[in-house]
Amino acid sequence: MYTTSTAILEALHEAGMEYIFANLGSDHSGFLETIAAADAAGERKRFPALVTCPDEMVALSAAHGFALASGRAQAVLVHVECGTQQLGGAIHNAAKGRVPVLILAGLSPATQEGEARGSRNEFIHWLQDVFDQRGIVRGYMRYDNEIRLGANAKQIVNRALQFACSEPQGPAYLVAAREVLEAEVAPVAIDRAEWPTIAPCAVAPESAAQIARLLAEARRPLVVTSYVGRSAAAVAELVKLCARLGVGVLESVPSTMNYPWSDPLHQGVQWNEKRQHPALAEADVILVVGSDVPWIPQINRPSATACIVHIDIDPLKEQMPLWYIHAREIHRADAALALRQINGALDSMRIDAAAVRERTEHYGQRHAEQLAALERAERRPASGSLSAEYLTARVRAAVGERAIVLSEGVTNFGAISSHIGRVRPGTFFTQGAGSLGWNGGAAVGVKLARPDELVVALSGDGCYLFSVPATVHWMARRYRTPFLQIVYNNGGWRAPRFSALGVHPDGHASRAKDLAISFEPPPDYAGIATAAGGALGITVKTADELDGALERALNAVRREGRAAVIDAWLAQG
Ligand SMILES: Cc1ncc(C[n+]2csc(CCOP(=O)(O)OP(=O)(O)O)c2C)c(N)n1
Ligand SMILES: [Mg+2]
Repeated sequence: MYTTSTAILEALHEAGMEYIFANLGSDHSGFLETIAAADAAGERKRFPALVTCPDEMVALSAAHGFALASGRAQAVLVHVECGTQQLGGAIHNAAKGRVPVLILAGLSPATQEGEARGSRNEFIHWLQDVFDQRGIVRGYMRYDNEIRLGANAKQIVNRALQFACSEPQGPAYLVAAREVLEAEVAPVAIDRAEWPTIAPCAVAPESAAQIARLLAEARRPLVVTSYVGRSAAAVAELVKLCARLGVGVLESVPSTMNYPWSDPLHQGVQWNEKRQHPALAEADVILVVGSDVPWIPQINRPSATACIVHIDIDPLKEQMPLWYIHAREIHRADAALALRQINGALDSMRIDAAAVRERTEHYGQRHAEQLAALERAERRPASGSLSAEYLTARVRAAVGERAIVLSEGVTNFGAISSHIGRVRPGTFFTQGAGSLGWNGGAAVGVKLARPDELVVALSGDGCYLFSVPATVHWMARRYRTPFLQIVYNNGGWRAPRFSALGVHPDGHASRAKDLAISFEPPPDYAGIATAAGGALGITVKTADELDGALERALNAVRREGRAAVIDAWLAQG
């Protein structure tokens, strides 16, 4: 039997997908029958394997992590409108983070008297029939559509994947009624070679030369980036460009590893800190490449005379109602390609070696001062308690440079990004967005994609609870995706207090004892993971206990193949 469900599963397999992150329901009878039939015939490999995800937000976060770590689009299967709603904030993360995922959902059956196979036979089919299921997620999708016929289901799947995988990447959403998914159709063969994604955009050749000249002739040229590291090739081109010209690099709210932190041209990381960054203030030519928020102008801004050039795959930020950075030039281009073009233009340009030396020394001096400040901040606190900086520095030393680190540290975002010290492209990710609870599911997805690498999730305590940890750790055991998770336990949500004080620095909130942000009495975070997935759980309350805990945790992950959660109690403040 070849049904629309068969065609869809075949299309996903042909697109190179090994897994479907699934949370199943009555709409999926066609998929389950097809997969079971293939299993019975010894043809399990004909289709991607279903990964059982007991929560949809975790499913989409795992697909998100897998896509980040592999560079390949992933599929998520959810149950009608309820499962779609339960994807929750993970939809925001996939959309804002520009992650290629295809989300499939059934629609409630369209008939009720047995007119076609799949017609309504459960009470819930009446309640799950809504007027605009696609409308739930439309504001976040690159594409959404309904598969109305099996005959062109494969074409629709491939069209959705073209949108998801072409830049700017993002999620796509497809629905189909149960009768459509159950309908027998003639097998459809398509040639995947005829469904490419859009080739990367370049900047105009004369613009590449112009940007090269601007940077070469500037007194203090600076690159500001957040996600140029989506591409390892872009990182390599950026390193080359900056070294040739003596250009500094400032990372603004980085969501990938963009530039080796140990390179003397690296000028640090800016998050929400209330400080003007000196490199940004001094720069006369600023190349913003791959950033959604290069600075927060109320706090930290370039000089009014700086010449700003903007290169991005999505330079208009088409999904953001308010967005501008006073750029004098804007280019829609792939970062790796554009940077390669600029490097190419430099080959035939006379470069003032003395100026390059002066700039390199200037930035090198700043870098050394910054490193010294980081070293001071990450010293073991005299009190014997844990600071976020000390904790992150010890994690850095313990996990090594190959480990893939996921960060959802919230008010410790700055401390984590500054002290985690990544040097290799592809070894650091955040969700690149703002809906919390991503890190656990993402860690499972990353580990599934890269089973040979150590995966480390750094999470706020609030984010840990948002992440549905029981589901995450059950999946980690079930799918043999052990990872190390560190909970930055600061007793609850610190961010809302920061936000309130940011607007009302001397108001009542600054003096209030109870802002409804504390998690008192504290949950046993490590115990949750142990109960759900047999993870090694360790609670660390002092600096002295930390190194031993990290050693035991890494041993569990690497040698015993089980996840480990360290609940690290930070000094309050
Ligand atoms: C899904 C979701 N709900 C609520 C928020 C608002 N919010 C931003 S930060 C934060 C607290 C996070 O707590 P935790 O992970 O402990 O980090 P901390 O603030 O303590 O650094 C909340 C609730 C959000 N961003 N996403
Ligand atoms: Mg917290």
